[in-house]
Amino acid sequence: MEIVKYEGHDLEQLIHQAKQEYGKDVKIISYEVSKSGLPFFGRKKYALFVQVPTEEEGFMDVLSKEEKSQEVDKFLERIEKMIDKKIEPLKKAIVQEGAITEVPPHTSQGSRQLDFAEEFKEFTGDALDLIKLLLKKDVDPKVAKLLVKESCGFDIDANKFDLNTSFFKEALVNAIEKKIKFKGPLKIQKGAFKVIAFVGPTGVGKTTNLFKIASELVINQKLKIAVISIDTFKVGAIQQARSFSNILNIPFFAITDSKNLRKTLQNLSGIDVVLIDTVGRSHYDYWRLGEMKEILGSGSDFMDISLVISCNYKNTEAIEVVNRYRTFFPISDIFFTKIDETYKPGILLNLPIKTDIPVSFISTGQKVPEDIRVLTPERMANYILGESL
Ligand SMILES: Nc1nc2c(ncn2[C@@H]2O[C@H](COP(=O)(O)OP(=O)(O)OP(=O)(O)O)[C@@H](O)[C@H]2O)c(=O)[nH]1
Ligand SMILES: [Mg+2]
Repeated sequence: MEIVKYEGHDLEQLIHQAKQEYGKDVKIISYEVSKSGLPFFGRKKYALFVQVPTEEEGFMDVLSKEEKSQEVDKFLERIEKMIDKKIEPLKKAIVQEGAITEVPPHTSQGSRQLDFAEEFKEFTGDALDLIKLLLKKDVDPKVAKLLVKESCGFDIDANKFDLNTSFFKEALVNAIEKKIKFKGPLKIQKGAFKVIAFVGPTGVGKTTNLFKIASELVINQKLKIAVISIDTFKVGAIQQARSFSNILNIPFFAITDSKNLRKTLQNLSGIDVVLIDTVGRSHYDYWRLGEMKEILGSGSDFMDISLVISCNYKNTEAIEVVNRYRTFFPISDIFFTKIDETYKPGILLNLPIKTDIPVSFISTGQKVPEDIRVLTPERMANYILGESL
């Protein structure tokens, strides 16, 4: 930075001079005033200090405003070109993969296309299209591959696997039948004294769906049902369950400990099915899950324990829920809920395949008793393919 000093009696004139020499944007740092000649009659004298741009200040400092804006435009243009170049492979990947629009974290944009091509290189034709569709519905790539391969034959010309049917649904149903276990409809003999407990995270729909099942058993199968709630923690939970039980005209018990549960179960003579509603517990809350296991007590060995999971759960979280719950309870089936709240129900395939636990029901809305279906391979395929149910 260089400082130049102008001296004279007219400050305006000095500023004008500096601007003429160094441009109108010259930086005025300060000025000093002194007097020359006799006291009272002397004229004011000014010293004006201005900052003169030098080479070291960088190219932007020496440019005029107009030049600066041109330089900025050129600079931005260069940046835009660089960004375009970087995202070009990603754009191609999205177009080619069709289904894959999300770039997973920690995956570089350019390598996404390669991943897809590499991951599914053994497939061609319709098989590849079905895989794309499954991925779009959040089916795990490994699960998609496993299922599609089940319905493929080897295309000698292409030297790759292709579907052995031209119908996606047929291919998917065939694969699901082979890879996923279904509990099927609840068929309970009179006098069987079956006990089913519904467990799962908070708010997934345990209580609502327990009463949908109770309605089916009471109204359609004419069985004698009792409901026991061990959810004495949540405000209003007992009232909610009691009023449902009153509507169905079935006995209802609220229990807080394992001794009472055992006693109540022993005294329930003439009942065909006992449904147990439990308190929603976070799968991370080992302490509370242990507490619940203690209440269900040794009974959990002869009960069916249905793990209720919302289709809203992210796939990795759902696996975590199952794995943590199964360290406490022998889970007999997965009961899906809230299918009406998701467009990407890949969890329906991922969870049973990754955990090898049979699936039972699917809840399709809030209405009791009608919004529930028995899960079948065909229905599961329909939900995944987004067809009417
Ligand atoms: N959209 C939709 N809502 C549902 C479904 N199933 C249950 N619900 C709603 O989800 C909310 C919670 O349902 P609950 O049955 O109380 O859930 P819960 O698991 O017993 O909850 P906690 O006892 O608090 O753990 C209620 O508003 C239900 O109506 C479903 O399939 N779809
Ligand atoms: Mg509940």
